[in-house]
Amino acid sequence: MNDGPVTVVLPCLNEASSLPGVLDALPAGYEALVVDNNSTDGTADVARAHGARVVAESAPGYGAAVHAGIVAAPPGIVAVLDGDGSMDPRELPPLVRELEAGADMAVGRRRPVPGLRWPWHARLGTSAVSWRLRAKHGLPVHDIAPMRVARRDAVLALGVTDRRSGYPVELLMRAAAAGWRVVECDVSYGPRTGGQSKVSGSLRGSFHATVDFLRTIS
Ligand SMILES: Nc1nc2c(ncn2[C@@H]2O[C@H](COP(=O)(O)OP(=O)(O)O)[C@@H](O)[C@H]2O)c(=O)[nH]1
Ligand SMILES: [Mg+2]
Repeated sequence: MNDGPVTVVLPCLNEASSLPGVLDALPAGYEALVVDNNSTDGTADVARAHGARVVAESAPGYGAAVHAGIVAAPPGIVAVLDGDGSMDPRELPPLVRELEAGADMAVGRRRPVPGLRWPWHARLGTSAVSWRLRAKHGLPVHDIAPMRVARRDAVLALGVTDRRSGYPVELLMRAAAAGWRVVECDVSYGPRTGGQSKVSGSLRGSFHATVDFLRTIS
């Protein structure tokens, strides 16, 4: 099936230092769509200078940015990836192939590269939530879809409402409820290549994210 170019949605809050490396690593046929959430470090200019289309989203939150990007994407396959350099866009094509082979959504499972500092509170939150997703929703996942690939119109039709950190968890639950075939693939997870963590790097960020997740999932 020929789905045309893959749109890569990158939610970004002050990722000017990491974005160039991410954008330069996009494989041929993958088009970057950076969603800028009121960044103050020139993220939008850096993104444009490296060939990305940029849309602005004034509502704060990871989910708000991802949703705005998917709305702005053309029909076809959309991928969602962080803009912090922790995941490699060169690992997107195997996920896209899963979709072309019949999956409704392909999601990454982060496998730390040697030397990554992955805080215990972030790992704990992730394993608790993934356990629930397996046990209660029958999803074959061990992570919370940090990187994912699906078809734009189908994702929008699921009607995900969370606009904060709970977005990927709600997406997985709605996908399960809709009978989607979800496939999880290993992806490497390294340190962010610049800038600062907004979520899991602090105890406070992890706590809020886990509360968002558990509220979503209960
Ligand atoms: N647009 C937007 N992006 C966000 C927001 N919060 C986090 N992000 C982006 O989401 C991705 C993951 O956030 P990050 O700070 O790396 O979280 P961590 O990996 O848990 O430390 C990064 O690309 C961030 O720039 C937000 O409120 N708005
Ligand atoms: Mg990160």
